[in-house]
Amino acid sequence: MPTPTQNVLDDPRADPFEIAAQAAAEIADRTGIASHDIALTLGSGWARAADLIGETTATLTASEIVGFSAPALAGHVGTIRSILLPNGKRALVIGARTHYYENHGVRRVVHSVRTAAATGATIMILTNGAGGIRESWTPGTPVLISDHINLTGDSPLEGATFIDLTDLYSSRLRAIARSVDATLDEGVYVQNRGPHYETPAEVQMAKIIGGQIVGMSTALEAIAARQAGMEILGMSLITNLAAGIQKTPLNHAEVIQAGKDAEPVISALLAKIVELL
Ligand code: 8IG
Repeated sequence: MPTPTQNVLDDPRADPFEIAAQAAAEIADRTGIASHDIALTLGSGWARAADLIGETTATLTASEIVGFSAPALAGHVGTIRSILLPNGKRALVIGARTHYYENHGVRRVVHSVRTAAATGATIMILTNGAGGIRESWTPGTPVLISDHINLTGDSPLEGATFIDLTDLYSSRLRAIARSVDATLDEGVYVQNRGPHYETPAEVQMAKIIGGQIVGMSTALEAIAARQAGMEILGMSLITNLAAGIQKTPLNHAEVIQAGKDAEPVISALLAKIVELL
């Protein structure tokens, strides 16, 4: 048995797409669903959406599927669910995110996205909890991601793989989301490495270079989803104003609580959006 910190993806000779295909085959086998239509990664604050979007027909422990890591955080559910939507489509819900800050390398970070694509999903919904730079975004505000700035200095692409990232966060899908809630704002998501939150000076930098949301996930996953040919919807739950925008220090417990408080509302919103896809 490998120890929890080891993973087939850590072998540089392994082909991450081959392992994603194996993972998808295991998911098809264990769920009894040969092909999924859409996939969702549910970040902090969004987990309840899985219960609202449809009927769960199978729940798997993510770490039992090849390439998936055990969750690093208590409260981050390490499950993969197959859900039958009211419109007859099949959704794959990934409740297990490997963060870049865990230091397991970007292959592990994007494995769930590559696996989702290999199950047949053509739409990838990426959600997260994040800090807000716009002062009007009080904790609990859901925001559409319109674009991103990747400050990790890393990429899931290996070798000379040149991929266009125009309209990465599909304007078509954002319009569908706004048809459910016309008040949804949108903003540019800045992915920092974390796990520390930003300094106030770093938040000012993010603002000056065009960002409105700061977080520790999603951008690298979106790049991998584009590489896999998926259409992407990105949504952030603003759980806190970013450091220095908010006058008091950031407290992880408060951030988690803001996510919990907003969960029923944003989950219902996401369920309505998914119904239209
Ligand atoms: I929740 O303020 C959450 N995640 N980088 N900054 C960054 N990530 C976050 C924040 C934040 N809040």
